[in-house]
Amino acid sequence: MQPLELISFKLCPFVQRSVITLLHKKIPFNIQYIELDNPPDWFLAISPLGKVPVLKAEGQILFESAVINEYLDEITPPSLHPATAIRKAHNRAWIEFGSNLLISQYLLATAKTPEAVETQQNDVLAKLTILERELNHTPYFNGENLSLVDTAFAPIFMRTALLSRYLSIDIYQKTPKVRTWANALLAVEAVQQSVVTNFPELFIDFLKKSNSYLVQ
Ligand SMILES: N[C@@H](CCC(=O)N[C@@H](CS)C(=O)NCC(=O)O)C(=O)O
Repeated sequence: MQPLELISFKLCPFVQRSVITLLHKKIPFNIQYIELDNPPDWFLAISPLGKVPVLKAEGQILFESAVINEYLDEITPPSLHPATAIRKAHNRAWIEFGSNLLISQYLLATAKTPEAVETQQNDVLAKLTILERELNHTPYFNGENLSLVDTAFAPIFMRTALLSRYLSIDIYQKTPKVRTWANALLAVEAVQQSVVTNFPELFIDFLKKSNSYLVQ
């Protein structure tokens, strides 16, 4: 089989989900970075929505991080998903919830006025409260074993850790179970290795260039 090729943008949390899965399952892969504000023609030609991640595998082009992760998981047993259909479906629903939370977090990080920060922060807090009610296991979402839900949420928690010093509140104050889960995921080697070494600087620089009110 040809090595897997992942097309990435260094700051993209959706790509990071796939990188965590690849690293955790020790799947060999090559990674190629592009700039999303100046995407190369070859990328636009293969990416149906012009978005990363894109995975080149077995002569095919895959897109959508959740789908890429399912593929990576299926080709490398044992699965990171729970065993039963009902628990798998439940986990997939929470992965989708994680995508929504990522977008809320992005809107908070790039909000341009104090009013917008307040609105977006309330949205993030509301979603964390919903998540808190769902958390019943430790250290990971389903208990002892890291799963695809964990790989989907870890990028959110990494960005929250960087944003926390700019927020006027402790974002996890009312969601202690989310805080414990976040800390467990940030200690996982595959999570720590899933971004470029200067990720914190790149992330903050990107927000400054986006005229973020929080990070000015
Ligand atoms: N639902 C997609 C979202 C991917 C996504 O939004 N990627 C962003 C970067 S983090 C992107 O490529 N944006 C470029 C654009 O929208 O033109 C997934 O889960 O893979």
